[in-house]
Amino acid sequence: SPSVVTLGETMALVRTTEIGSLRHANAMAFGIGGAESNVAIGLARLGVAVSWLGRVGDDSLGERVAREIRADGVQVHAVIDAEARTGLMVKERPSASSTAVHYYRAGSAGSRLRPEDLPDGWIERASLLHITGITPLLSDTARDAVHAAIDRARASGAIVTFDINYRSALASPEAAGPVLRELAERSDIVFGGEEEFAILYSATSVAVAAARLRDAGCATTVVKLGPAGAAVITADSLVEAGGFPIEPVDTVGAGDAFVSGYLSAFLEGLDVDATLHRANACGAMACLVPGDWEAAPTRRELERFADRDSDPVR
Ligand code: KDG
Repeated sequence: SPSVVTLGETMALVRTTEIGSLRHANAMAFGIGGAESNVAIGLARLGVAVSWLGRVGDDSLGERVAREIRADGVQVHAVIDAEARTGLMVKERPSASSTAVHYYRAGSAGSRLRPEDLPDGWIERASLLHITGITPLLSDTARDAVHAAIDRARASGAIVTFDINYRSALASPEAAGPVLRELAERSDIVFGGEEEFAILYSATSVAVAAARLRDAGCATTVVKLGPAGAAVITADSLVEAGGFPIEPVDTVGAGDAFVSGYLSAFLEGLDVDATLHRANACGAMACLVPGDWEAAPTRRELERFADRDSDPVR
C-alpha cells in the first residue's frame, strides 16, 4: 500500500485554556505541534502508512514530541541533538474569535535538521514525500535537508507534495519568496492560500501562479480558501468545492488536516470532487477543537461528519 514520508520541526506546545491575554492567563494545556507531524497524524488516522523525521533535543520535551507522534501510529525517526533544546510554541486566545502564536524556536534542535539526518531507504520505500515551506526557513541546513529529500524522492520515483505554509515570524515575504518558489517548482502538487501564491510570484493572481508552476513542471495547484473551501487547478481544469459550515474554535492546523484528507484521497485514486470533499471535511473538523491536530478525524469520524444533514456551502 502507498506510504508517505515527511520531515520537519515539531515543537512542544503550551496553550491557554481560557480566553484572554497571556498576561493574565493562569491555566495552560500542554501538547505538541508541527505542520508536518500534524499532516502525518492526520494521514495515520485515515489509515495511510506514514513516517515523520525530525530532530529533537535530549530533553523531556523532545521525548514528548516523539512519543505523541508515535502514539497516533506514525513511524517516527527522531534524531536526538545533544547540543540544542526542543523548540516551544505558545498559543493564546486574545478573544473568542482569534488565536495568536508565539515561537521559542530560534536555534532549536528541530531547526538544526540536516541532510545527513535522512536515513537510507527512508524515502526510497515511500510513494509520496510531503514537505512544507516552514522547514526551509528554519536554517540553511534544514533547507538543504528538504532539497536532499526531494532529490531522493525524484530518484526513486516518489511524488512530491508541498504546502507553502508561509510563516511571517520566520522570514519576510521578500526573503521567503525565492526559497519557497524553488521548492514549489520542484514539486508535483502545491498547496497554498491565495496570499501565499502571491509570495511565490510577487503579487500575481493564483491563475498566473498556477500557470508558472505548470511551466516549471508542477502539474497541480491546490488553493485553500478557508471557510470558502478549496480549488484545484490543472492544465485543463478548474474544480472548486465549498467548505462545510462550522463554528470554528481554533483554526490553527486546519490547513494541515485539509492536506491529510487530500493526500489520503489522492493516494486512493479518488476523483477531484471526492478528494476536495474529504479535504474540506478534514479541514473543517480540525477547527472544532482547540489544538493543532487533535481533531484530525479518523475514517469513521469523517463519515459521520460528512453525512451531516447540511449540505456544503456553495
Ligand atoms: O499549521 C500548523 C502549524 O503551523 C503549527 O502546528 C506549528 O509547525 C508549526 C509552525 O511552525 O507554525
